[in-house]
Amino acid sequence: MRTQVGIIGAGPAGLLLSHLLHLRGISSVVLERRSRDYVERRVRAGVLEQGTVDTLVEAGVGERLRREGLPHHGIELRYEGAGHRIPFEKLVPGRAITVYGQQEVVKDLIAARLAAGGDVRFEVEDVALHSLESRPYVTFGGGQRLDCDVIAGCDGFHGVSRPSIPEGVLTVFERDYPFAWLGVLAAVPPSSEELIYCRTERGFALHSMRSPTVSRFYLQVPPDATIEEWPDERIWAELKARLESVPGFALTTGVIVEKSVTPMRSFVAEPMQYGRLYLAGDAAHIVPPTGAKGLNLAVADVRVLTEALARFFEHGSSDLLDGYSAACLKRVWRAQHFSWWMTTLLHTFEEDDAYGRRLQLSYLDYVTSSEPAATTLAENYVGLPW
Ligand code: RFL
Ligand code: PHB
Repeated sequence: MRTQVGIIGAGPAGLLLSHLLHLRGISSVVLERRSRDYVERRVRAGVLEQGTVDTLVEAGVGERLRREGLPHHGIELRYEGAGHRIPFEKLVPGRAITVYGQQEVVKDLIAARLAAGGDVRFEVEDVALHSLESRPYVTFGGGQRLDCDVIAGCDGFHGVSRPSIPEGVLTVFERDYPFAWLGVLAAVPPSSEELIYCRTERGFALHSMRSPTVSRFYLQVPPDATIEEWPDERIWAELKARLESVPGFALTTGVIVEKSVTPMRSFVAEPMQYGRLYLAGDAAHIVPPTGAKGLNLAVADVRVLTEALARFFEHGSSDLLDGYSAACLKRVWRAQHFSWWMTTLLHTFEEDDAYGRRLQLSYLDYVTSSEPAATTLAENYVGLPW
C-alpha cells in the first residue's frame, strides 16, 4: 500500500489532519489501535477555543458543533467563600470559548472522513515505524506495509511514534504534579451557567458541562487515587463540600454515567520532528487540563503541519516542513506556561506551607480585581490568535 501521509492515531489530531489534507488534495491513511466505538466514546476535553471552532467550521465539520456547542463568555473563579467572574466579552471583546465534547468532535471528523471515502482503519495492531530518515514506511497487523512520503505521529502520549525517534535526538522537558483529577460525567443539568474553577482547602474542583442535561465535574485527588475509592456518594459529597462554598449555591446531584482518574503532567519533547516523521498533539506535548489547552494545541499543530505539507506536495519545497517544530513550539510553550500557572494557582499542594497558600490567595485576589491581570487570564484562556 502507498499513500502520501501515513497518520498514526485517530484522535482529534490525526483525524483533523487527514480531513484537512483531503481538502488540499493530499492522500492519507489513518491507522488507529482502538475500535471506532472506543474512540467515539472516550470522554475527555470540552472547551474549544474560538480558533478551533473556526478551523472546524471552515473545514466543513462544524455544522453540529454550531448547533449543539454552548458558547461561553466568561468563567468563574471561586475561592475563600466568594465567586468572581472573568468576563471575556469585556476583557477580550469578540472572543469566546465553546463547550462541546471532544468525542463529539471525533465523531464529526470520522463521519466526514468516511463520507469522503477516507481510509481510516481501526483496531490496527502492532504499528511500527521504519526508515524515518528517507522513504519511510509503517508496518502493522501481521505483515501489512504502508509506504508513505511522510509519517504524522498523532498517537498521543503513549503512542509508538515518539519512541521511534532514535535516542539522543529529543530533549524532554517535564513536570509531574503531586495530584490527579477524578473526572465525572453526570446526567444532571448544570448547576451553573458558566464553568466554575474552585479552589478550596480540600483541593480543587471544576464544574463544567456538556449540554443542558449533562454536567462534567473534576476533583483534585491524590496521584494514586483509584475509581474504587470513589463511589458515587463520596463524589457528590466531596463536590458539594468544595463547590457549595458560596452562599446560595446548591449543586444538583443525580446519576453518574462515567468516571476516570487522569494524572496531571506537563511535558514537551523537542524538536517535534525527525527525518520524515512529524509529531502533532499529545504525541509531542502534554499540559495539565486546568487551562483547557490540550485539544486546542493539537488543532494548532495540525494547522501548521497541513500548510507545510501542502507546500511540500504542491511545490516540492520542504522549507515549511523544516521549520514545523519551531513554528509550533512558540504556541506550545505559551500554553505550557498558562496551564502550569492555572494549575499552581488553583490546586492545594500537600507540601505547601502557609506562605505558599498566602501567595496563591494573593494572586487570585490580583487576577479577580485588576483588569490587566484578568485580561492576561482571559486572552490565554480563549486562545491567542493563530
Ligand atoms: P489522543 O486524543 O490521545 O489520540 C491519540 C490516538 O492515537 C491512538 N494510538 C495508537 N494508534 C495506533 N497505534 C498505536 N500504537 C497507538 N497508540 C495510540 C490512540 O488510541 C488515540 O486514539 O491525542 P491527540 O489527537 O493529540 O488529541 C489530544 C487531546 O486528546 C488532549 O490533548 C485533550 O483531551 C486534553 N484535554 C483537554 N484539552 C482541551 O483543549 N480542553 C479541555 O477542556 C481538555 N480537558 C483533556 C481534558 C484531557 C483529559 N484527559 C483525560 C487526559 C480533560 C481531561 C480529563
Ligand atoms: C471539560 O469540560 O472537560 C473541561 C473544562 C475545562 C477544563 C478542563 C476540562 O479546564
